[in-house]
Amino acid sequence: MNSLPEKIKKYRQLFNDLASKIKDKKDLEELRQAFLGRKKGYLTLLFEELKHLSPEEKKAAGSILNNFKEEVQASLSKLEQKYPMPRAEKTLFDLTLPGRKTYWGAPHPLTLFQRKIEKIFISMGFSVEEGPEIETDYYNFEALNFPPYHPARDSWDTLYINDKLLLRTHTSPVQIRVMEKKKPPIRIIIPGKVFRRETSDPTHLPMFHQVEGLVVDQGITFAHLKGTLEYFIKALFGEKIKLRFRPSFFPFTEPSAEVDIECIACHGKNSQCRVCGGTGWKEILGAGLVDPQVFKNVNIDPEKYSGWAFGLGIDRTAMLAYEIPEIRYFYENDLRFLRQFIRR
Ligand code: 2NL
Repeated sequence: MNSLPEKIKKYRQLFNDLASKIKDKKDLEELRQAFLGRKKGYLTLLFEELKHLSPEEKKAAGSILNNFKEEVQASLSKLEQKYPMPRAEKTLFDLTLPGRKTYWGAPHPLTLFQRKIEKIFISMGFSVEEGPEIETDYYNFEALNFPPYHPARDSWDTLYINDKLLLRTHTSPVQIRVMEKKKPPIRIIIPGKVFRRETSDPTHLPMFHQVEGLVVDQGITFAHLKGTLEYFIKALFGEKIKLRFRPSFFPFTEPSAEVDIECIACHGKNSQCRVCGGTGWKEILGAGLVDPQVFKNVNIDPEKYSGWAFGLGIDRTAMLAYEIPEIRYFYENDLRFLRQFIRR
């Protein structure tokens, strides 16, 4: 029987012979399997034979065998540059690639935008409150200074469940509920779904999202309202955004104001702008000092306390921030739209 070093010599000849005849990558792969194959490769079998040798023989033969293995590997990788494996076959076995993740969904863009708003107010010491979407006429209207049959109700028309219950038209009723239970100082925001009798179009839906805020304490003035809202808008739209306050009217605040921001689509430079209609401004929220009558309704003494409040449409503000022309995109569940907002 041949000694191991003799066998190695024979296999080296065989390898060199076969390697010189390689024509394509299929031949190359066969050669690799023949010599380096894990179970029946010649090298694997030769290494197994080491087991039967004495320690001295093993040392000598082992060294020759290792040299041979290195030669084979070097030769094969040289040949591989000549006959490269196709990319796909290579990457198929790339164990360093990360695994495939199952798509488990993501928060809705409006949820993300709402959280952004909440974070800004939380940083100023506000807390976030919630309340029922089905309300009584008292909490939705009367406590907020809308007498029955008053024409001011017209622009807040809603869907009635029965004579007493309705879908809330704003989140203000939650603020009434908080003021009934808690003594000032109060600093809260209330995000949530609100409902109005609307026919749907690119900027209206009968359900949308609102966030309202309320501050009540001794010595609160219009300056607190202006300073806080200016800080909020700059945190949301960036330090450079221009804003303006315009006088307005709401039944539950006096005086009242509306806040516009500069049009972020045209910056007032396009008289045909689709977003602002050429005015250069977009209304983003309404606000005011809480009407003394509202305080009386919740047993807070308007001689001792004052406060300010605001209301903002989350959907409409997100449309402005991301230049989305259609409020209905938020509710159509088209993943091509929704996936644009996923944050990794
Ligand atoms: C708007 C205007 C506003 C309020 C909401 C409020 C709540 C209470 C008392 C006084 Cl309990 N005011 N909320 C005040 C001013 C404006 O919303 O245009 N919303 C989209």
